[in-house]
Amino acid sequence: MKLKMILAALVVLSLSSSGAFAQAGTPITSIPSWEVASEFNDSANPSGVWSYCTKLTTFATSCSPLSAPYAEMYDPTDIVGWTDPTGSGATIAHNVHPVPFTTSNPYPITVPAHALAMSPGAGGQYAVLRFKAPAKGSYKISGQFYVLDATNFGPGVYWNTTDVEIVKNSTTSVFSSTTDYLFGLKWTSFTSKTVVMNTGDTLDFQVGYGSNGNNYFDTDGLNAVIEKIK
Ligand SMILES: [Ca+2]
Repeated sequence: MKLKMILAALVVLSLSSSGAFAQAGTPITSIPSWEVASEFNDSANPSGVWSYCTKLTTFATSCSPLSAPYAEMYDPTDIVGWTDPTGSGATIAHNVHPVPFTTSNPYPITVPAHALAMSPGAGGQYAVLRFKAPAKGSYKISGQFYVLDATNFGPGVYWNTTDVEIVKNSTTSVFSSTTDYLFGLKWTSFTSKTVVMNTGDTLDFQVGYGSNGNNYFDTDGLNAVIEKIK
């Protein structure tokens, strides 16, 4: 009797293991996807689905190219990207290295490997990273804005405060939040936001100078994956 039970158990194990094997053989469907930081192009703007620009208000319809090459003053070969040619300070740059890099300016920040660093302008000009939909469909967006500059002079002085948004076609809010380093808002995540877009529709990932009305230490990082799910 015991032997029969053991044999039965072996048969069940054998069946379930062959079932698992069959599942492992199921073809995997490839989903087109993009990632903001790893695909950042510091030598061409626009670049494929991406462009880098600046706007004056959250829903401004005009977004002027960040057409001036940017090289961080103290580390000009390490942190590079694009900045506002008018000199507002609106900038999108990245760490060119495959390892974290700490800047050598008087208020250093550590930028993770290949990470983006987005800074708004002194007059509230947004740093905008724009995705242009290559085809009609549903797109899923996941990621986060996070404080990169942790310099903090305490209440009433200066620290990172930013407003961060994802805006479709300059008119529709997909995500809206803030960072505030002193009050513990060190990152803000967006997960599985689904957006239906036509070919050529735009999604703007943008950083503004937040509620305190200045851009001191307002550099944020951004990670975001966009997947075309149908
Ligand atoms: Ca601010």
